[in-house]
Amino acid sequence: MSRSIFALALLLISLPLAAATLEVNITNADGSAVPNAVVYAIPSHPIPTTRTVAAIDQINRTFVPHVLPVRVGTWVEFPNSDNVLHQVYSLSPAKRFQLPLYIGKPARPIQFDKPGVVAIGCNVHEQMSGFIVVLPTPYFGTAANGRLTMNTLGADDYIVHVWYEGMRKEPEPRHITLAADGTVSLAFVALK
Ligand SMILES: [Cu+2]
Repeated sequence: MSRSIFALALLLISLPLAAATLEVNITNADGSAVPNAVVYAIPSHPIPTTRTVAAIDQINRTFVPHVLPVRVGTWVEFPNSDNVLHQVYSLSPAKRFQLPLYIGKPARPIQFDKPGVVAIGCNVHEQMSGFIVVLPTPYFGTAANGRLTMNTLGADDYIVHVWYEGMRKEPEPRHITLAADGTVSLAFVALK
């Protein structure tokens, strides 16, 4: 290999792979960040499902994370890391359930098989609250400080939605076209 070809090969190896990027910013009307906002992108082409397991822990009488986005069909485990008993339940139409009282890891995860927002609570501790946001897409994330960058998307057309705690009316979803190495930036204003 000649020196110049070797140098070119090194250059190509060191270049980052081009990836489609979606940047989303979600703020309140006053410009402050919306905490724990879920951003999800529905592709125009179907994506095969795989068996997925996620978890919401119970730590210091708090659900961690407070908001868990999952794809429809995901199994969720509810470990209890506290040394007090918790009893997780939901009365939401997308998934009504009640777990037994336990400490540690429960025997079986719960499958979330319908899209929708599942508000969860604890029968023992009234102040415990959390949300499982069940989504019809594998492309989602939580914007911790009102910002989220997603770079697992392929080139496609997408409809981008947001959800956040206390949402009365969803901000208008956006239709976007993402090129394989393109970047799209969106800004949403939360309506409360
Ligand atoms: Cu509890």
